[in-house]
Amino acid sequence: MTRGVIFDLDGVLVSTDELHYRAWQSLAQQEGIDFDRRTNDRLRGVSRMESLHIILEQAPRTYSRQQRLSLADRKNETYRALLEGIGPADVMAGARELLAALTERGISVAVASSSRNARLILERIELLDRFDAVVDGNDVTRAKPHPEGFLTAAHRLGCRPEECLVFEDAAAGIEAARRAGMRVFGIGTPQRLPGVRPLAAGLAEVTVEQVLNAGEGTLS
Ligand code: B16
Ligand code: MG
Repeated sequence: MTRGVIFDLDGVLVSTDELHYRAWQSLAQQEGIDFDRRTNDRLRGVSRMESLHIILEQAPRTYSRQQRLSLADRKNETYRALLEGIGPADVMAGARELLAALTERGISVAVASSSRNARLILERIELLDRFDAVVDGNDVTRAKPHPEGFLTAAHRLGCRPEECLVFEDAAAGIEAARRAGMRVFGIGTPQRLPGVRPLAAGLAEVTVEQVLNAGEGTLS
């Protein structure tokens, strides 16, 4: 049943979410915008420009299109500087083991991330060559919750959507995977992903049997 497994990147394979938070926080401080972890939770899995749009809801002034692009660039510069500090030790627990077990069973594996920095991150954590396909924010015109990224990943794997299982940590990504007609395994807490089943705190809790046996009736 499961021929392809598609992994979200940030929050599933590597915890770059904290670095996104620090980079946005730095920009918000410079611009005098209120920004906290509650707002940050709304940025999970959504594109850079959509994230900026959410942050600017609290802005004391308005910004032109050109100014918004420049703010997004500034955030990305800070974020990429922070990415210099990550390496193989930052791969989330259980990820390498699950990838190896899936590959051993002949399951194709892909990454579908909203991030335009996904390949750089995968290189830095030394996982890039472990995937049969990588789809990032540069490969799609419509970000999650649009299903384009997951559909592109399935196409590159040579799998039909119903043959794919997605690991996702963000509501936007879960919606995207469901709209793509794929089964979803949530990664996170019930507070953050209410109603998502199955759900695990991290990939270390997921067995290859769960992935292989995940049928239409057991996943939603
Ligand atoms: P960038 P994912 C997403 O990655 C992040 O969760 C989200 O917070 C970020 O805004 C988005 O990538 C875009 O990232 O600014 O690097 O292009 O969870 O889809 O792997
Ligand atoms: Mg994510």
